[in-house]
Amino acid sequence: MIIVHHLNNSRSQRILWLLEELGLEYDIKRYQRNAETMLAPPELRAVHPLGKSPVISDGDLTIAESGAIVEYLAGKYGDGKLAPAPGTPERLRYTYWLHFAEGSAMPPLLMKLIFDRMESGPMPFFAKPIARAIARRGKSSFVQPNIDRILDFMEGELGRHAWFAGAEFSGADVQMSFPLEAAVMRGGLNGSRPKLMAFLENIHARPAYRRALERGGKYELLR
Ligand SMILES: N[C@@H](CCC(=O)N[C@@H](CS)C(=O)NCC(=O)O)C(=O)O
Repeated sequence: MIIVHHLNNSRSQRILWLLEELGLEYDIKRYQRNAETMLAPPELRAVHPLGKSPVISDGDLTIAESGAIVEYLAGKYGDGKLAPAPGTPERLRYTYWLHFAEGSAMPPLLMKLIFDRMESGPMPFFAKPIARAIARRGKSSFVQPNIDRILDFMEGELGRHAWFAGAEFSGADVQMSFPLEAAVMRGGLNGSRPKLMAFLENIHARPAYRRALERGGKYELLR
């Protein structure tokens, strides 16, 4: 039985969704973020040394990194579903977006989260103006321009194909859901990029996405 080590409000939601798309049975082991720090509890480090989610166990195997998990599950259990055939242009795009989600899209979105918290979080009064100035500068000079460029790029790509890898829905779309959902919460993604918004609407309407939400519980991304 596949076990998903599931942290609330996190990237592991998309693994539940992938498993639902594949029609596989799985168990969920739940972990709660610390309400103050938002970090995962230390028990998760007993599963994988980094103590981050998602991690899955499948028999003797423990697999971390959402992209690797998507590739593993679609490759092992997909029977041609959710992963384009090797050697095709679709497969290359599939691989590209699997990496892009965490390698290119998430870093500036994570920086945005950190700078936003630095700007508004509690701090000794004498440090506040300095912290605010650094946060604002970082956001305006580096973070938001990078997010904007990435969003424009993705918007253009979805103008060329219905889904990220091509005409067919694939694991790359599952992987890309998280940065896009995070971009709505904190990256300025809105109706000015209609293809990306339509993508989100389409995935949220999928029965498997809805089933995963029911199994995973409350899913609210951090602002
Ligand atoms: N690149 C990793 C990122 C894993 C990650 O940072 N997960 C977050 C949840 S969205 C986490 O576990 N955060 C809690 C913590 O860092 O303690 C992946 O895609 O699996």
